[in-house]
Amino acid sequence: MSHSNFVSPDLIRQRFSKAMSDMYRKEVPLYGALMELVEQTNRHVLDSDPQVARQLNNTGEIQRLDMERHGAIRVGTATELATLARLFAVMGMQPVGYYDLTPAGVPVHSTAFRAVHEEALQVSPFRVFTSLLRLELIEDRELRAFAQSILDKRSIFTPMALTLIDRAEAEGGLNEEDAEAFVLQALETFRWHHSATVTAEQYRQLSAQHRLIADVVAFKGPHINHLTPRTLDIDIVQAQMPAHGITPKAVIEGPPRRQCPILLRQTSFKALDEPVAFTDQADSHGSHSARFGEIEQRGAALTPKGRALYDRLLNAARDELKDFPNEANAARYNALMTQHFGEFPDTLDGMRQQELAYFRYGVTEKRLASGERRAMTLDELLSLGYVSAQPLVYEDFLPVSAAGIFQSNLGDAAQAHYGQHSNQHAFEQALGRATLDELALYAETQRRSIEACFEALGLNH
Ligand code: OOG
Ligand code: NI
Repeated sequence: MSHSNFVSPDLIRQRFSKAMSDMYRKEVPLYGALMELVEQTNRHVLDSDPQVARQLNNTGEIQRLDMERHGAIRVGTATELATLARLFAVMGMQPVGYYDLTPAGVPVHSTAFRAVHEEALQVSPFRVFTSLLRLELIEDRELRAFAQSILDKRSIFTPMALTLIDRAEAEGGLNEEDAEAFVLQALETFRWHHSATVTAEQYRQLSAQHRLIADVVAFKGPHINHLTPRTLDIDIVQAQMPAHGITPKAVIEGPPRRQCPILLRQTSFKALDEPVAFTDQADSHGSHSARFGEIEQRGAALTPKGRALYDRLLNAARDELKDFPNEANAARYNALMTQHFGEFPDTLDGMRQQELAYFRYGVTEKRLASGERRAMTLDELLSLGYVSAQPLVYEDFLPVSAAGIFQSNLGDAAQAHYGQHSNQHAFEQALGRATLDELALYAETQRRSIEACFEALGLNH
């Protein structure tokens, strides 16, 4: 059988990401407004900061910037999660990382489905933060059994989507016609449904346990709850949101503003109240809020050492604040963050020399003369100008930030305390496979780039 007429999974992902964005823009008009604000801001930054423009050109990120976004969904059962993993695999997306949200009072654990190779990421960096509800954390036994029975009855995939997943697995890919159908069929899983699967009273009971439980259990499927574009300057967007009729959360999650951005900074605005028809109501008399808006700014991926430093400084600032960041203490929180992060080197050279961030190395225009072919280290090649280094962009999420995003959109009433914590093993059993270690992926990309440099220069390594 010929494989030449398969559409590459990367292209399927690129098309799916676009289709998802178009659907969400129709469903949530505020998303369109946010997209425009982000586009304007990015253009402004590229025009006014030649250094940022140059760096994005060098790394190739400029080409993916406009199509870059992440979405988030929440599912209820192991079967749903495992089938999602198969659906995302058709688009070249694998589960990367494990995030436990229970310390923050949210009864889920999560992973991020995304492409893992730098070349695939370049075609489409689309990612989906995917959470599995931990029903075992519902204390009320009757309610837990009720939730389980509702979830067991629903099917969140169209029959055609399931057929196409089977076909892609059996044959090793999808042809043009099937790929097109797959994008449309897969999209159905993430669509918003006005009609709920429970009565108004059942919804109230689920919601009283935790608003997130109602969001997962009371609906036909895992509606996409936000889609987040990537901005080059999140402080500008945060400041301009009110003028566009959008009220952002009190503080930006993640590291403070820096010369050299690291990891991920995020802000969001509140969930919208949407009309919902419960099963005992003829019309959309109820309401539910799940969907919200978010923007992100991405910076350098950190090594384990860099990440440990980030975590230490973040915890120090939060400990000193003695409370969750909120409207009242936002200014003090920002000041504390800036103060503590003074300890984190803020130059690319500093971060590279101290091995705090991952880099991609590339040969420059300067070529070695044949007489110069002695053994040289990477540092020598860098200092002599044969090789240059660009930080690898962080492709993942941050648990403390994700908790802040969940909470700002679920409201304070959503805080709960759970005795049980992290259970990566149970998550992976539900998923049907292991999650990948994101740090190993960055290390691999860095290693591949170093090898390519030595090869291009004709040096042994
Ligand atoms: C996911 C919240 C986390 C992020 O970007 O960290 C998140 C959710 O609300 O389902 O989106
Ligand atoms: Ni998000």
